[in-house]
Amino acid sequence: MEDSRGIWTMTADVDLLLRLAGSGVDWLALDAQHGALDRAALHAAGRALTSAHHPFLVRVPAVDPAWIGAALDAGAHGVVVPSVTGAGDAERAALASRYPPLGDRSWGPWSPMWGVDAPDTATANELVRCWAMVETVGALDEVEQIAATPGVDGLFVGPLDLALALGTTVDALLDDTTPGGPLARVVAAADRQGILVGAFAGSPAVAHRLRAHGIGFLAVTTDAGVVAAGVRAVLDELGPRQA
Ligand code: 3PY
Ligand code: MG
Repeated sequence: MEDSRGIWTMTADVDLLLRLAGSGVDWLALDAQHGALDRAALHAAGRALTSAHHPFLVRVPAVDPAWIGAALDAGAHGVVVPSVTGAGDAERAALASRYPPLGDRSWGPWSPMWGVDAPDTATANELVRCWAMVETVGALDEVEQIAATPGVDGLFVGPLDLALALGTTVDALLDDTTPGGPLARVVAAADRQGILVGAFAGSPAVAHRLRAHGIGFLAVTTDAGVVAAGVRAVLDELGPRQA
């Protein structure tokens, strides 16, 4: 099982992103679906993180080739594609992630604008990671075909939406260790194809529970989570308020 630890970020603040990226995690995942990241913020964040050699992924807003291309043009090492509803969506995401002949990504990396050479197309195709999110009933139903889709490099579980879609709770989803259970099915599909499997955890406690399922590529916390935890730790260290 991969042991890779990331932070999920909603902020568009470049200074905070740089600080988080330099704090010992393996990667950041910048959230353009539910976070504050628009195209302008993506440009600023991409320039800063690329210049600082910090790996980052972008969770794009939808199965959207334009956003997938922009995220990769900004220097993202990979894209996390949400709301995939089946193998057709996974194929569209995979094609958008790679240049011809493997896909239909258009040439236009942004790094030359800030003086950094872009990798050639073969190298970019080799390095990029396209993660298909499994968080809908359709994606779970077709998870074996999604895992087998050329150019899909990993399955990324969204426990919050998957639980919603299945009419259950995140706790019940994580507690389900039956062999045919949703998480076991995702892990088995990834393992069969030799691709990665990751998930949004959001906290170390949930990360431990996901690891027990064999999912090790994890967003273990969030930007808001670490800021709040940091403030709590400081106040705890200070002790009770003086009368
Ligand atoms: C989910 O859990 O549904 C996610 O998309 C994580 O942000
Ligand atoms: Mg989701």
